[in-house]
Amino acid sequence: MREHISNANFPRDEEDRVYHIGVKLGDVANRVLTVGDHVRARKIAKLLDSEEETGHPIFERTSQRGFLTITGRYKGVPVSIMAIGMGNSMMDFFVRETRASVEGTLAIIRFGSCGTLSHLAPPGAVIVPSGGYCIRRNVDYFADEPVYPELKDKPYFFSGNFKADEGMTEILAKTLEAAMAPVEAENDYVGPVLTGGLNADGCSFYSSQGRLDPDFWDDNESLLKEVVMKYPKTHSIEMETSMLFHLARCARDPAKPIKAAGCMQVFADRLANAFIRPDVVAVLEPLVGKACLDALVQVEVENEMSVEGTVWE
Ligand code: R1P
Ligand code: URA
Repeated sequence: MREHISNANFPRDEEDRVYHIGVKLGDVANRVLTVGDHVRARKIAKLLDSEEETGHPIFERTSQRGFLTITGRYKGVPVSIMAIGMGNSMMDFFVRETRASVEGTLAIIRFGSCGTLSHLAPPGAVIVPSGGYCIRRNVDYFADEPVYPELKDKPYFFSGNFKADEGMTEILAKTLEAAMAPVEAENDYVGPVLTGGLNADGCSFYSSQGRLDPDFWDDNESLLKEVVMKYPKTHSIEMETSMLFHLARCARDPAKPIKAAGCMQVFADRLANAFIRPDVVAVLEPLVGKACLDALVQVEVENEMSVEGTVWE
């Protein structure tokens, strides 16, 4: 993987694989479901059409940096499931390097977990945001000698909002609602699907999500209150989805647009300080994973790559 890399601006190996994810053109489908962890990715990948059914191999690659790519077909449509780890930087690696490995429209659904800031979405609920923004720890505030003294008085910055793709979000919300309705009717700890609000991406799980840590100087005691004042429609708080919306907006080649939508299963109740039970995750996660795939194959994708020369040929 590390041999013969010559371009420091956008490194690739001698077989043209991108440096961190370790894939090349033809390894990733135009439709991508991205999740944080490998276990979730592998569980969802069990829903892919089997090799016996399709007569095509399922591609799998784990990069040296821990990105997992699984490409196959779902209901006959090529899809990739990619586990990327946590945080804005991992989302940045994933979006840029995947974009460089796919021609035509790239349609991405992220399925993650989150904290809730809404009484309407307790643990067991699923949130589908219409957009999102970022909360950044202002390291200058904590610096001995800030480079920008005028920025020293605010420990956290909020970005502006970035919209999710409207059409894709609608498909995702409808598919999730339909999938969850029968399970919700029988289990009062699963659901509902909450739509129309915003997601906040903290640059960390801890300080910039307003978690209090006596071992560190964070000055974040009033952060969640500020979140609600600045963006009252905030439903969820996590670490990647707003960054995905932001990067989708910044994709500038009209022949290579990025459409993005996201949903999160609520794990942490930040209002009541509670956490989801593992038995609820066991019911919720497969349900949401399948609904995400069902939504992904319905999305309109322009200039979808032909199968020739791909791993799903
Ligand atoms: C933190 O526990 C992680 O969980 C959420 C956050 O965004 C962060 O990555 O998402 P995933 O469940 O997809 O990892
Ligand atoms: N993921 C996060 O980033 N925050 C939470 O509170 C729960 C999951």
